[in-house]
Amino acid sequence: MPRAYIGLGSNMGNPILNLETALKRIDGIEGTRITATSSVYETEPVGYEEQAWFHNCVAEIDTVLSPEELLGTLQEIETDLGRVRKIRWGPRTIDLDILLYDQMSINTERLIIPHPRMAERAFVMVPLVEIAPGAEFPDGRTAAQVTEVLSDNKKFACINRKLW
Ligand code: A4P
Ligand code: MG
Repeated sequence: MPRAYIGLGSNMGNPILNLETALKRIDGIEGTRITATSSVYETEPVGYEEQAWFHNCVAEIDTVLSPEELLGTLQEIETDLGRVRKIRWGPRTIDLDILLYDQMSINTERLIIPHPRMAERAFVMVPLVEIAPGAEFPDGRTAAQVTEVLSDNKKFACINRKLW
């Protein structure tokens, strides 16, 4: 069964509860199971800085859904959790990004995998490496190798809390 990694982020409402609810919903997707989740990290906002710190985590899933089907389902979950798209990179109740899907490389108008910019972002790479240091990118590098060159210089803290 294909294996994928989902990046979760929230900085509105009750972020811990939003992450928890999203994880339950992801595990409830037909033909999809969560196989591991990272700790939750409190992270300084990247991109648009006039907003609250985020809570971020990463989930590993096995799924029978294609990447496009998975994207559609994750967007439904975002909408159900009250996500309203206003400012790019701005505040959100929940953001669900497909980081990796097997070792596929996809570049369409709707979907880019690996997720663009993930390699520079500590809030993605640190939780990913916590659960899957050996996860491979399309170019054959592992998550741990990619993380060695992390450069976003942002502050973050592991709050030592597992939601799953
Ligand atoms: N899209 C393309 N590829 C993908 C993919 N692999 N996974 C398209 C998910 N979506 C993908 O996303 C915009 C469009 O990206 C979607 O319609 C989909 O077709 P969006 O979720 O609507 O908008 P967004 O999240 O504001 O934009 P984007 O580009 O996904 O933003 P980022 O880069 O994800 O940044 N700082 C901290 N500390 N923690 C965060 O979680 N998140 C962001 C969002 C900024 N700063 C942050 C955090
Ligand atoms: Mg997004």
